[in-house]
Amino acid sequence: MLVFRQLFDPQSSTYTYLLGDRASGQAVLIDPVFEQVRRDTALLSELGLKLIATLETHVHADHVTGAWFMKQRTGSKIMLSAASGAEGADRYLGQDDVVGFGGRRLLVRATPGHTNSCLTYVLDDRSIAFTGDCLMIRGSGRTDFQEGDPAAMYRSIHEQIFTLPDECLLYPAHDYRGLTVTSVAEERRFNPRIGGEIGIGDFTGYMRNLRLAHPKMIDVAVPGNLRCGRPKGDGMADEPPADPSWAALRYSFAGVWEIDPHGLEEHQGEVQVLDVREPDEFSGPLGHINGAALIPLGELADRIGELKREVPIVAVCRAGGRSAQATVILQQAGFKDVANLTGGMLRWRAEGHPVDGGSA
Ligand SMILES: N[C@@H](CCC(=O)N[C@@H](CS)C(=O)NCC(=O)O)C(=O)O
Ligand SMILES: [Fe+2]
Repeated sequence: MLVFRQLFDPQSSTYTYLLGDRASGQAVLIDPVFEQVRRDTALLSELGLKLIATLETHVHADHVTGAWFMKQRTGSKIMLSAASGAEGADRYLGQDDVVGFGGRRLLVRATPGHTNSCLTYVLDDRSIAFTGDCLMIRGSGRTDFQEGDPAAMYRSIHEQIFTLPDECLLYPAHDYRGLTVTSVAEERRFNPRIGGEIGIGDFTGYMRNLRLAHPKMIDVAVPGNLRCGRPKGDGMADEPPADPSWAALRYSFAGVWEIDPHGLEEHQGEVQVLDVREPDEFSGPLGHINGAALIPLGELADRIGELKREVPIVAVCRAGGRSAQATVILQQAGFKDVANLTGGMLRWRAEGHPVDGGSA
């Protein structure tokens, strides 16, 4: 079975694609974004997948790739076009190369035009292709910076993308209107720049008059991507964000820092345990954690002044749901070191940790 997820970075309108082979647990990511590495790592771990490679569709001008950062976290191999001129990749790809993950394969097609390094990745059964910034949904990548070349793009689209089966689904690297997917037949017919009877001269004429503003990040993004997303090491803003160090926490795809019962017991004397259940639950059959402060979730925003800002807080409830929302409220109020007790009192008890009160 194929695991397939389309992920979005709102800052750059970039799509990142996760492809996994359920049987082997191997996965690849196409176009990971530096700022989203924590999110993507969380998803891989929740889906039980091992990242074996990150693939770039090209050297991006609008965001820095997460390739290097992902490699630090997961050991994934960095792959991109040999035509990129980038340093620090593990494998340089070109026309007809094959990238395997478990029992599945992606086939590489060179589709220059937006940049020289543009690749389209076609899934083995030709049901899906990832077109990067070559063919977009009712659009195409621009050709007015990097090695942009409208004639090359026209040929790439006609020879490498429109030759795929009609029903093949196409997923681009960006969409600026929130559209998510298209197909070969649709674009061949309806793409306003290149569909129908539009010829190479019509296309180049269109592309020379797009009149788009330059990407805001281009001066940082291109050099960063030519290092495959490795920070310069000068402490500038492109350093990876540090993980919290006060306990072993896990970041969830839902966006919450989680601590497991064992981790909380280890740090119990050093943190504030905040129980956000109702009073009758606190004194009810599940009992509560020794030293826990009780502030029901509905009262938390008004009573936030009762909590110390300099001591980490672990929020607790029955099953770990309401307390996850408590961490959101605390973070909104400026609390930095906050975590949710995964599974709440139910898991705390099930794993044999001590409780005050409650029934056996
Ligand atoms: N406003 C965006 C620029 C986005 C942009 O230029 N995107 C490129 C891809 S890197 C493109 O080809 N856009 C095609 C289009 O907008 O039609 C930014 O500042 O990052
Ligand atoms: Fe691009």
